[in-house]
Amino acid sequence: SAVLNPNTARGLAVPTAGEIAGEKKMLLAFWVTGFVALAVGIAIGLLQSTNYAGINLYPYLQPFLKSYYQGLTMHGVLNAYVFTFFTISGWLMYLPARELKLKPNMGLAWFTYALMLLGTLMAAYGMFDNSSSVLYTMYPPLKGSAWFYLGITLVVVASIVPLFVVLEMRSRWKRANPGRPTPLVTYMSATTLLMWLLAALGAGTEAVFLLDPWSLGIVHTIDPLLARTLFWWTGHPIVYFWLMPGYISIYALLPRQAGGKLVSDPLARLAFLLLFVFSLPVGTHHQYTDPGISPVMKGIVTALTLSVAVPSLITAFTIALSLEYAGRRRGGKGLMGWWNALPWKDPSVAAQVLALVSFIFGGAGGIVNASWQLDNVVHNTLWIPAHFHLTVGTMTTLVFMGVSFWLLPHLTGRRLYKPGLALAGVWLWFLGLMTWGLAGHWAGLDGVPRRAWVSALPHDQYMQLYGAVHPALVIVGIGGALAALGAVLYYIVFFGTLFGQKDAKAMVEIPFTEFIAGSEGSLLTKVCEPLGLWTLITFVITLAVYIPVFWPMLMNPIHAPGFVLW
Ligand code: HAS
Ligand code: HEM
Ligand code: CU
Repeated sequence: SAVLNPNTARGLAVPTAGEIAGEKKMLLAFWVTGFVALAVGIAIGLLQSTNYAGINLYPYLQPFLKSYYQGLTMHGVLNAYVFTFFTISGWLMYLPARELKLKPNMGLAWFTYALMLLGTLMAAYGMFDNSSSVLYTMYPPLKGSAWFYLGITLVVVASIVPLFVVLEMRSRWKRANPGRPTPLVTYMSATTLLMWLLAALGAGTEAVFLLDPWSLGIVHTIDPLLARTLFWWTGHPIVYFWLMPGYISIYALLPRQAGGKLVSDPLARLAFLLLFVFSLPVGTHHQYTDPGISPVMKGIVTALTLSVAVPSLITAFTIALSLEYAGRRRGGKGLMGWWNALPWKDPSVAAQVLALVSFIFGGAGGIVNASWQLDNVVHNTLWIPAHFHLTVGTMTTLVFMGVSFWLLPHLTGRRLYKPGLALAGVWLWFLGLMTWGLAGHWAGLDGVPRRAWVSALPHDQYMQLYGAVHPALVIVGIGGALAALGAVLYYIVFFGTLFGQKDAKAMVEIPFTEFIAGSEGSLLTKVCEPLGLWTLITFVITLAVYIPVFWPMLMNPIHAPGFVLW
């Protein structure tokens, strides 16, 4: 209540109960929209894993999905952009508001929602009418419709707005609390969004100056290499825009949920700061096989990419220790007793800990990809989608599924529907993605290409090409089916909760963690605090890496006409 809120004493306006209810409605709108998009995306994912197992379901899906590639575009866009952007945008505005006990700018928050929804509907139209089966990477000279590109442009623009909401709250708080470090969750949200601001400049430039005018017919040719390079300026850091919001839950909430404390607040800040600085300059590691980028730059980018694994290694050890502390407080004894003592029956905790386990494999695969020479073996094979289903499919999607088990009751005042079913769904998703992920790595090593409608081949030709890895491909199919079944259980819980019973006790508080080592008096915290300076430093490093990459492209422009291959 207002009486207990320390902000009142410092002369800051405190949100009223009615205003907090409005903020909850805002976050709920973001999450429901995001998860509805994900449901469609997952249904198409099942068709794709079935495709690799050799079963072609697309003839039965006419006229809804004209081709594998129309479906694959929807799967990538709905899951990797629409689901993530909606859930993350709401999450990064709401959590700092609750942590600082301040009212966010609700006009801007709803503006973000409306603009993102408009963009999504435009892009969806471009995908459903089969004019834009260009996949979620949008590589020209494949050419989609203006609906698609303009829609994506609006979604990206909308995703920048939450930054201003968070920075405004942070500066209001800092004025009233001079000399004190930004509270942890707000610090993490602000770094994530600042990182994303710099990241979005690449794809933003690509969209506004290359794709939009080209699809509108204002210009007639396009430079594919320049477009790809601008895309990956954004396309690498975007994966940390998916990861860091999950890490916020892992660092700042999970330790409390597991019954312990986070071992160090300053180390968490350091991890976020390093993710910010190192994410930006490494996008060309997606272009090791592209011509027109000097080998010297590819070598530099390899080294820089290996350093972006460091903050995740910090995370691995900090979180493992925090979980061990929780397990021992709960009575776990011996070397691994703490692991069994974790609250495994809580679906929210189980989801997040299982996501961490799968991320060990996702991260290890990433380090292989990062190594220029090794990437030549796995690039454009099924290894790569397998890698990112063990990262974005778990550290974002499974973590957010876990978060939703307390967040939906928190937002709606309704009891979690069938927690046992939620737990089963979590395990199926984990086992399914692990199965498809590990078998996909295996098939990729044996040369099975990604983005290939292999099941459309006549059966004997499919067996001739892929017979030797057929067992791995069948396992991919089984894994996809297990995960999809997990998703069915998840959505029963999701909608069961939304339309379920009101319960006064359901309105749980946000489980903000306590710390063993806090930020007071920490030198590291002081070094991390000046975010404006760190944004400038990151921008300068990014330019230093990218100017030598872009310069030869600008000197040797390519003028390619568009292609429509579907
Ligand atoms: Fe990646 C391609 C390199 C992380 C997503 N990545 C992709 C693509 C996507 C993606 C979507 O260098 C494909 C794009 C496309 O369509 O072409 N990736 C990396 C590296 C990391 C990495 C070095 N990726 C991610 C994350 C993603 C993601 C995170 C999404 C969220 N990736 C690449 C490269 C390519 C690439 C190349 C291009 C390849 C090509 O040829 O196309 C690192 O950030 C990974 C660091 C992570 C770790 C793991 C730490 C482990 C933790 C868990 C601890 C467990 C605990 C539980 C505490 C080092 C934190 C306790 C358990 C006990 C048992 C005690
Ligand atoms: C691609 C299956 C969930 C994001 C793929 C591919 C398969 C697949 C087999 C490779 C297609 C190809 O290369 O031809 C599944 C299954 C899922 C699932 C069975 C769950 C039941 C997700 C989730 C996300 C996601 C949750 C992200 C939040 C992507 C992306 C691609 C992809 C970005 C790449 C699309 C492209 O190459 O253009 N999925 N997926 N998937 N998936 Fe999933
Ligand atoms: Cu990357």
